[in-house]
Amino acid sequence: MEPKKVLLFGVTGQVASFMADYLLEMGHYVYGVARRTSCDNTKRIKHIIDHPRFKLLSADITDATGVNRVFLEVKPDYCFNYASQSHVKVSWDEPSSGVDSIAKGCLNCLESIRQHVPKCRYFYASSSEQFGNSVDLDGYQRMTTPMTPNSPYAACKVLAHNLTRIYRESYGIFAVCGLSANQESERRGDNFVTRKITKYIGKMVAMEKRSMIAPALKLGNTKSFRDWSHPKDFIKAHWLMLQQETPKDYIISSGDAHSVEEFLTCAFSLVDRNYKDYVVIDPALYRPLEVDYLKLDSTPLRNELRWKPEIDFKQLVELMVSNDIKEAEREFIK
Ligand code: F7E
Repeated sequence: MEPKKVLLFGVTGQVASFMADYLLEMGHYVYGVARRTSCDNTKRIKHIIDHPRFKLLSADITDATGVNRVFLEVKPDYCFNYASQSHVKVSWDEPSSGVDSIAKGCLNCLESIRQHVPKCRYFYASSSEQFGNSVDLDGYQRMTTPMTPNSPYAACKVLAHNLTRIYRESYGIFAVCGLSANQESERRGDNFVTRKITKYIGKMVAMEKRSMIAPALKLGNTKSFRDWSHPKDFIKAHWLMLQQETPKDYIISSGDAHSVEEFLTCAFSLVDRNYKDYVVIDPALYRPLEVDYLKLDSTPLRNELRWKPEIDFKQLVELMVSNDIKEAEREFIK
């Protein structure tokens, strides 16, 4: 395939940073879009910032003027939209920011494509949170499962998901929703539960090595189940979705569910510890409404686009724990 121009919204975030790596490896031109911030937030893309085929552009997805500007400047072949509020609990504290960054942000991209670059193929990052507590009788969520969002975040995601479909069906734009289950990695933000746990383990190991005792790890609801994977697997599916002949939405998942307690057990066992000796439950960390059980069926994607994940749950936990033990040790030596 000849090199393509790819616009990546949210490039400083976890998933987009892995997508940028993947696109550059394949030989494409990557135009990463990020909001200007007063403090440096380019940690996840430091290694590619000077790459000859990478360019960092400044725009805020909530601002239609800026979004139009980047579409007109780049005239991209593909656009992946990973930019928005991403923390579910925070969406109760900052609901308007969710509406702006998730729903209006998606609409701004769709409108720019419709008006200026109608041939650009658009990927929208939908979320498993959109299902809320809807589960099919066999325990899975599918595209046909009713979407009953349980947070302001998820409600905005449903709106953006529907806008993407509506623009596809109304205007013939190649716009697809990749409805992804949880993505966790060594680049995950510190306040998501998996990274909070693995970073704690890293720090606890480094402290115990120096005969210090780590304060307890405070967590909220540890009974919920999530379908966890590494974004390195998912971004390949996202790319494949823009290579289809006709646009179609897909679910991207491991198809496997584990509770937060199982994650804790697995992670702490890697350092021969029992999580119960370290974790305390803090009711302040509970959400006003919880999503109890996510396990998504990605059979259509696996059969039709020949995709399958390579990193399983245990490998994911091992990768994150070993990364965070090394990171914490480096911090202590500094
Ligand atoms: O929570 C529980 C919490 O914040 C997972 C985002 O990427 O995936 C992510 O959303 C579970 C929940 O991720 C703490 O109540 C317990 O049941 O790591 P999380 P999330 O809500 O699943 C979806 C697919 C997205 O689209 C989102 O953008 O863990 N939990 N104790 C905790 N969660 C956090 N954050 N912190 C705790 O202390």
